[in-house]
Amino acid sequence: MSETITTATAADSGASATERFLADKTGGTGPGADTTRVNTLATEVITAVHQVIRRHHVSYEEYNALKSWLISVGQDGEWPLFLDVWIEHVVEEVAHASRKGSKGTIEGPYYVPGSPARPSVATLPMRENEAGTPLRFKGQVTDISGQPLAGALLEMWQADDDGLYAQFAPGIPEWNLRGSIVADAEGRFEVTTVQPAPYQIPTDGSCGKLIAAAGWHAWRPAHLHLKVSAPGHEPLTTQLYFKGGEHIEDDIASAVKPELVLDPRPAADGTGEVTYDFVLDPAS
Ligand code: MBD
Ligand code: FE
Repeated sequence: MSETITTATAADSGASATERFLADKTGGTGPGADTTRVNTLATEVITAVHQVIRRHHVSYEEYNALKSWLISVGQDGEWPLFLDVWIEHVVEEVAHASRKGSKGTIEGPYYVPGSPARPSVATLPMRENEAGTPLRFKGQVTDISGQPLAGALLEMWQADDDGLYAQFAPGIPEWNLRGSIVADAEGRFEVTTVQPAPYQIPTDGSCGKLIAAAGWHAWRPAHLHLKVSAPGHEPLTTQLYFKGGEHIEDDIASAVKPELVLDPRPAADGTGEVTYDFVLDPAS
């Protein structure tokens, strides 16, 4: 785990995350809600800011510091990072409050659709001598009545041992530690990867400046990202963490849930082995 490598790439990863979001997540149609809804939400957000200013007697100096910081977040391309770290977890909580199947959590800024397809028993695309303890992760995908979901798709993505994501940091093969595993006829899968390291969000951009100015830390616990999907079912976006890992209790992105913590056991050859099953809700 190297802290210096992560800090060298904030501008690249911010710009890439912004491009990625604009490519995948916006239809170019602007706000999708009606006037009443926009009026309600925008008015309440603005009013909440007014209340903070009054309560804390915010000065012109502070107002101008905020203004220049907000400008720099956009210039750095760090709005996806800022929003996914400090806001998305509450959106996810509200969106999925009545889910019956597996718990999910935030997507974060580094998902890329269309990763290479792999069979149900597979190794994630990785470099020769990819750093990190090997991890074998297996399980089954079912519906909420326990019926296997044949051919369910598990899209996985994770940072490498230096905390860097392929396509968001330079010098990493395009699909490194990213893959789309197709479960077998019983919904089963067995994926070999490497155990991820704790992840520090870029410290040299605007989000890093906020973290330093507020005396916070920049860490997320080590995590695997997954999107699990099957026809006729709600796709599940989740992350899995590691028991006893650093920052499990103080994730900067507030995205850890007790149901999402793995406890791999070392096999004879040192590979961590763990089973985790996914339960998908019916499509709504
Ligand atoms: C990540 O890797 C991540 O998962 C989130 C949520 C935010 C920043 C970086
Ligand atoms: Fe992540």
